[in-house]
Amino acid sequence: MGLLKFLKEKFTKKKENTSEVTEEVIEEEKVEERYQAGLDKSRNGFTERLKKLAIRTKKIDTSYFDELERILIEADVGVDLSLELVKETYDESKERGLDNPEEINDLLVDKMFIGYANEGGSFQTELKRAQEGPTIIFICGVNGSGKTTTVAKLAKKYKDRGDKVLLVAADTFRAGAIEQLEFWANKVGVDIISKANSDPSSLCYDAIKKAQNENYDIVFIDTAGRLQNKVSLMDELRKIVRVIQKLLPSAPQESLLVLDANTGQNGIDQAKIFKEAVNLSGIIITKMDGTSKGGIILAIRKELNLPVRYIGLGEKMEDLEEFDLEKYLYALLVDSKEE
Ligand SMILES: Nc1nc2c(ncn2[C@@H]2O[C@H](COP(=O)(O)OP(=O)(O)OP(=O)(O)O)[C@@H](O)[C@H]2O)c(=O)[nH]1
Ligand SMILES: [Mg+2]
Repeated sequence: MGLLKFLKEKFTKKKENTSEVTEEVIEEEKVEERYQAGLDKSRNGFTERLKKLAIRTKKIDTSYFDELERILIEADVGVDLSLELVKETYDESKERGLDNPEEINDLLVDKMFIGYANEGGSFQTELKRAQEGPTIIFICGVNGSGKTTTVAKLAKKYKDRGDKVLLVAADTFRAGAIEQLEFWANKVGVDIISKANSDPSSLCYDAIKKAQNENYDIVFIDTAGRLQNKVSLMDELRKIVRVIQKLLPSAPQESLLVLDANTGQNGIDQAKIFKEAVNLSGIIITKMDGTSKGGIILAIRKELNLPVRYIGLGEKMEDLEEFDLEKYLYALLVDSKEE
């Protein structure tokens, strides 16, 4: 069975089988709706293009596969992976004698995401927690990628679950950075530690002491996106992690890189530099709602070998979701007009 058909059955069956409208069911539907809305542009940029190509194709020849390559590359799947996927699709469709463009498209989609699922291993969504004492979550990424907004969104999620949350304004370099995080801390109703022009690693040291003494459950560290140059930024991030580990050897429990979905291959190259500097445990992909290039999820898996943990689907506080491959695929592939 094709992947889309499988997902359609799964999602519609789930709805038919749930007779009781509990809060959980309503929340789950809201999450699905946010995925659908956030992936609107990607759906148009990818699924609609595949469909249009199938409709206007009379006969399958090599130019059909060239066009598939173009669609994948333009959806930011990455050049190598795009060529690989189309070659596999070409070979299998020859072997099976497929000449129907829709069937070929389905085969391509299956290959794209079954590969992802196989490489992905476990799909851990919840943040890892410390066995005792505060959990430390380290957030990094280039300037403007969405770190501060994401820290605020995560703070809200964890506060709503009953955790005592502390934010650390470790971007002590950029004018306005502290005020921005203070604004969010106030709005969400969580505590913040900051000190203008201080050394970020000594601020983090103070933050952890405070978290231990005052029994905070979870600490989010918002770091700088830009310093004088890339080397000093990476040195600073490394130093923060070293200092954290002096107090808490098993921290940070998570080091997450925030990546703007619009940055494409460039973003992936940047991510490699961060990955070398700090031991990343996953990626948070932001601004998915603003791009038609949803294929970046695949390129991340292929080139960085890191799981996407959260996905930013809009600017509002609730527009951050734990990454769920099936919801993502369903939102990307489903024909909204069929619904
Ligand atoms: N549409 C949309 N906008 C987002 C999302 N996440 C963040 N943004 C916007 O991206 C812009 C930059 O976000 P920040 O959180 O300030 O980015 P930053 O990484 O902290 O930036 P620096 O502190 O300068 O390094 C803001 O206008 C956010 O509202 C998202 O998922 N969707
Ligand atoms: Mg910031």
